[in-house]
Amino acid sequence: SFLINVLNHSEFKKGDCNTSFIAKNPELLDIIPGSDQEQKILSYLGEKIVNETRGHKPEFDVPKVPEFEKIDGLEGTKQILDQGGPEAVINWIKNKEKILLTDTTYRDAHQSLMATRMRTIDMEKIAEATSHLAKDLFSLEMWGGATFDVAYRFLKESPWDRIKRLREKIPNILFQMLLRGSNGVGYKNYPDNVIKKLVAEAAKSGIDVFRIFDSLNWLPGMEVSVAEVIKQGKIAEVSMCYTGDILDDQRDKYDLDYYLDLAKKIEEMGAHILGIKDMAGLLKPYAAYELIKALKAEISIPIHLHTHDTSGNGGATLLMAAEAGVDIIDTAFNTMAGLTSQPPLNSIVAALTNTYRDPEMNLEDMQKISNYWGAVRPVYFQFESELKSGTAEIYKYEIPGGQYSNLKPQVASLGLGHRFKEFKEMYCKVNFMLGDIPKVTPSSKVVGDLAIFMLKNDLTPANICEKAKNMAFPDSVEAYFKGMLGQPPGGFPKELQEIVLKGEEPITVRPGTLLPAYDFEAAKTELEAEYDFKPSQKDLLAYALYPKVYKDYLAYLKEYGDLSHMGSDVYFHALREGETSEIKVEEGNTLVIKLLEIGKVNSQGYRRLDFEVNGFRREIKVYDEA
Ligand code: 3PY
Ligand code: ZN
Repeated sequence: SFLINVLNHSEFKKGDCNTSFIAKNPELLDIIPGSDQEQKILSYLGEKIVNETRGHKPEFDVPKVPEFEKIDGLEGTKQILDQGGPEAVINWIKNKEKILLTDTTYRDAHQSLMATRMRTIDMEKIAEATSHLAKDLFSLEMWGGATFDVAYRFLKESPWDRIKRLREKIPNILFQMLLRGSNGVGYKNYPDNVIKKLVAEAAKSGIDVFRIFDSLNWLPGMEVSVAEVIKQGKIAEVSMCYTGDILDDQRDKYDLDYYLDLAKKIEEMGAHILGIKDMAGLLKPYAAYELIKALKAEISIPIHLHTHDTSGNGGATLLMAAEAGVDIIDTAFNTMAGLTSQPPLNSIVAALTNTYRDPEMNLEDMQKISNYWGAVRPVYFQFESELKSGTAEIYKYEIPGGQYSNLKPQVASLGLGHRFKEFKEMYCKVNFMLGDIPKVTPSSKVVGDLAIFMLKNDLTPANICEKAKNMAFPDSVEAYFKGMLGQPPGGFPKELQEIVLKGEEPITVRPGTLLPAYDFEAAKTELEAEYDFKPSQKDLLAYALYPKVYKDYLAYLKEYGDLSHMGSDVYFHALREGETSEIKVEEGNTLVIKLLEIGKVNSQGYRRLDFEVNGFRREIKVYDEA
């Protein structure tokens, strides 16, 4: 094992070592060097094999990274920003007749199709090819939304590391993130100093475009983030969330004037770009035309349209928006598009080629990237939703794409899986009980939580005020009615508010003005003492935003090590008997691991697994929970 350690050392591999090699690298002589890491990986695999996959693993194709010709001094939108600031980017956008595209594959597409589970390594492999083959993209949405939380919580990898690794490979395209205003990348209001630090750190790490929204379209909820983005010299894409239907006279709460008024105020706030955030895919094609045409007459900043394809009408919506003069549209590479995700990039490019809005992207090149994602996707099949076709019912349910793929498992985990249809009906009713609100994280979570609460307690809109008088409501519902997510359009429904708050007074000011500043110094001291490491500002932010999730992540790292370089087929499905896999531990260090045999369970309930690691036989025992 000492020998293997030496052989695997990056300097040794490069031939960079003479007789002082061992003296310079004394850690190689530590007690059976390398065995700790090896042990951690084996116990990770063992746990998965014995208690999850039981050795069953589907066959997966190896995703093929396309070839491309390297360009020296590759340039794109990123250079326009870095050289001329946001104003240069805005002028550049305004002087174009062609439509500009954002690819959301790295963020919303997988958030909406596979519960946000895409790992950094799968993004990293195609990153350099993307930087060249798709160099004319306006931006890559690759951070924020649910990705921050899910990276730590489920993937056990650092979202900060993701920006760094992708930035190294993609120096030329703007990186875009989704920021939930005062809710940051979380589900509740955070103190102002946390939001400011989050923006500053993200900007420093390589985020260029901040798509900021407030889940109730309450403008004060975005003030702090917008100011900080502008201060950092980055692009503030301030968004309005689209709900209702401007074509429907019955939904007059959210009519055209509502959006025009909001857009003008957003321009006045100093936004560089207006975002239209159609998180559930409710903006119908003719409504898109009407909305964009009217906005173009009212405001002068560029317009960026985000929609979802849940109804199957998403492509038509983008084309009508293109015709009405929208500047930038969100799409995802075809194999990661459609349904609850964004409309398909390749198809939109094809539709607009040879028109006056021609995006001027090479379709064959786009196909190569799409093919790569098509081969990556099956590894994540267990996270996909049951939706197999576009559904017009989304216009009734108004469930955001990013929430949809999470709801089914969430509802099922509460023992209500067989009542999913009923749940969706309830979601719709709850929206009106709350006053008909925009539904997007975290307001969409309030609606989802209350719908589940109602189903579980046999409540209806008609009996809730009587029957739930003495019940404690879910935390998110209490926070909503207290005003902790801001103020909804048209105010709160008073009767229900009183039932939920039970005498407590709601607030009407910006919650951030009441929250004490987060004590980063105290957090630092605490983490240092407990985990024996020097947390960076990024680590402290993770802790401030998600204290429990972050501590669990640290504990996990301690137990299994950093597995972010492990291939996703192995990470999710481990190995089948007889399979050999090269498992990258870190740059320049790979273990060749073969699963020889899944053995029998002994009298204490432990199952024996035989492996071969870099040619050496290894045996571990794992407790079998079955
Ligand atoms: C998020 O906030 O994560 C969203 O994607 C909202 O649509
Ligand atoms: Zn979205």
